[in-house]
Amino acid sequence: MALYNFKKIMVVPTAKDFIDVTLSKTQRKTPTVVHKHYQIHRIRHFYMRKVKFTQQNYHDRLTQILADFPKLDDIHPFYADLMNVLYDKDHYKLALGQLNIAKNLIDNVAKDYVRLMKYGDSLYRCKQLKRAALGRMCTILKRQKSSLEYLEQVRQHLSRLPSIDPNTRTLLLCGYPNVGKSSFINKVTRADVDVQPYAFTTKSLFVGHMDYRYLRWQVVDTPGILDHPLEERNTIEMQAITALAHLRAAVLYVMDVSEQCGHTLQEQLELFNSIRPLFANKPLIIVANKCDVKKISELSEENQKIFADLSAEGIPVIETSTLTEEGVMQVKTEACDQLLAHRVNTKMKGKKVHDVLNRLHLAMPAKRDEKERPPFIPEGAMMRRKAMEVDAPKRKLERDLELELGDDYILDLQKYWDLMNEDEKRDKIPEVWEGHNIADFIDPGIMKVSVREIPAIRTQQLNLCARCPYICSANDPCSPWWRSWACEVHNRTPRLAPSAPPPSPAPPVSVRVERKTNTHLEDRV
Ligand SMILES: Nc1nc2c(ncn2[C@@H]2O[C@H](COP(=O)(O)OP(=O)(O)OP(=O)(O)O)[C@@H](O)[C@H]2O)c(=O)[nH]1
Ligand SMILES: [Mg+2]
Repeated sequence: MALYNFKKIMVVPTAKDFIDVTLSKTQRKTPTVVHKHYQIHRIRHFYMRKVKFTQQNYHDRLTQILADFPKLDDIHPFYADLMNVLYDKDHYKLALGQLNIAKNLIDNVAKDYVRLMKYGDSLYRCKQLKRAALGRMCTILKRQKSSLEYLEQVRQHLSRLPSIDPNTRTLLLCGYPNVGKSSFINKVTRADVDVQPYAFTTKSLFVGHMDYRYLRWQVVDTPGILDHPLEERNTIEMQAITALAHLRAAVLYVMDVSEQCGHTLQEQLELFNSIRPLFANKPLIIVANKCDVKKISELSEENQKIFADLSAEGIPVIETSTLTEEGVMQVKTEACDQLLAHRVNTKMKGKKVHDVLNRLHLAMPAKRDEKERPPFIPEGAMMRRKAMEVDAPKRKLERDLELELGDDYILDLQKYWDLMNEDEKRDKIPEVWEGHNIADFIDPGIMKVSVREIPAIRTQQLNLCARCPYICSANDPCSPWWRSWACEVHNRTPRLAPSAPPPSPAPPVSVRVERKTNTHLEDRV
C-alpha cells in the first residue's frame, strides 16, 4: 500500500549554499598541488578532474532533488489535485523543469570544457579553462535561485501535510464552518484538532485514526465550505473540495441544527445541494449536530421538512451532540457499516472478483454414512477438563468477609503471614524508638493511676528533683525526673547545680506524660 508521506524529501539548499558546498567539496576532495614542470597531460588531467568532479556533484544533487519531489502524474489524483491547489501545478512543474534544464546545461558545460582542455598547452591555459568551466556552472545555478527557494518552501509545507491514504477506509467530514466537524473527529479518534467558536478554525486537512470491527479507519476533517461558485472558492475551501472529489469515503455532511454557526438550515441545505455531485457513489450520512441546544423536533415546521425530505430520499439523518456525545457512536457505526457494504458491492462489480472467486471454494461436506465418529480427546485433556469442572469451594476473599460482616469488619492481614512457627503469628511486634524498645519504658500500672493521685505524684517528683545532679530545664518539665532517675540507676550522689532554678510548681504538662513518668518512678524508688 502506497502511503503518501512526504517527510523524507531532503532539504533543498539555497543557490548560494549549493555553490559554496560544491566548490568546497571540489577543493577538499581533489588534488591541490600541481607544478608547471609536470608533463602537460598530467596538468590537463589535474584540471579536468576538478571540472568533472564539480559537474558530477552538481548533477547528483540536482538529480536527487528531482527524484525526491513527487511527480504530479505519478501520484494519486487526490494528492496531485491537492498540490495543485496548494502550490499551483504550473509553478511546481516549472521549478522542477528549470532544475532539470540546469542539470543538463551543467553537464554540457563540463563536457565542452573538458574537450577544450585537451588542447590546453600550458598550466596557465588549463587553469583558466577550469576557472571558466566552474564559473559557468555556478552562474547556471545562481539563476535557479528562485526555483530552489520555491521548492524548499514546498518541501517544508509538504512535510507537514497529513498522511492520508487515499485507498483505505475513510470517513470524510464536511459542511459549513463552525458546525462541529473538528469536535466530531476529536470525539471518535485520538486527533486533537483545534476547536474554536469562530469560522475557519480548521484551515487545512486533518486526519485521525480509529478502530472499528478490528479494522483501521481514517477520519478526515476538512475546512468549512461556503456556498459560492467553484471559481470563487479560496485555497482553504478547495482542500475540502479536493478531498470530497477524490477520496472514496463515507461522507458525513455535518449540519448545525441550532444555527449557532451563523448559517440558517436553509443555507446549509443549499450548500448540500450545490456540492451534491461530489457525493455521488459514496455512502452519505447527514449529521444533525448540536442537538443538545435544539432538537429537530423543536424546529419550525419548515425546517423540520428539510430533514424529513432528506430522510425520504434515503439519506440517513442522525441527531448528534459532540458535547454530550449523543448519537456520535451511532454515526460512527452507521457510516462504517455503510462504507464496508459499499466497498464490498463495488468489488463485486469489478472484474477482479471473478479471479478471486475462481480461487475460492466453499466446501459443504455431506454426511458420508451413519457411523458415529466422535472427536478424539486425549485422556490427559479429559482429566484436566474434569478437574476444572469440579465445584471446588471458592476461597473466601477479604471482600466477601467485608460484605458479610459489614461495620464489624476489621482488616486483618496478619492472619495471612507465612511464618515458620504458626504460633508466633499473633505475637506483638516491639515498637522501637531511637533504638529503645518502648515496651521497656511502659509501666503496666500506668492506666490504673487516677487523676486525683496526680498532685501527690507530682510532689514526689519535685522531691526527687531536689536530688537531681543535673540542671533542670524550664522548657522540659520531664527532664528533672529523668535526671533524678538516672542518678538512682547509676547510684550516683545527686547534686544540684548552683545556677539551677528552683523547681517550679507543676508546669502545664500533659496528664499522660506525668502519669507515665511518676508511676514508673514509684516502682523504682
Ligand atoms: N452546544 C454545542 N456546541 C458544539 C457542538 N459541537 C461543536 N460545538 C461548538 O461549535 C463551535 C465550533 O466547533 P468546531 O468543531 O470548531 O467546528 P468546525 O466545523 O470544525 O469549524 P471550522 O473548523 O471553522 O470549519 C465550538 O465552539 C464548539 O464548542 C455540540 O454538539 N453542541
Ligand atoms: Mg474545524
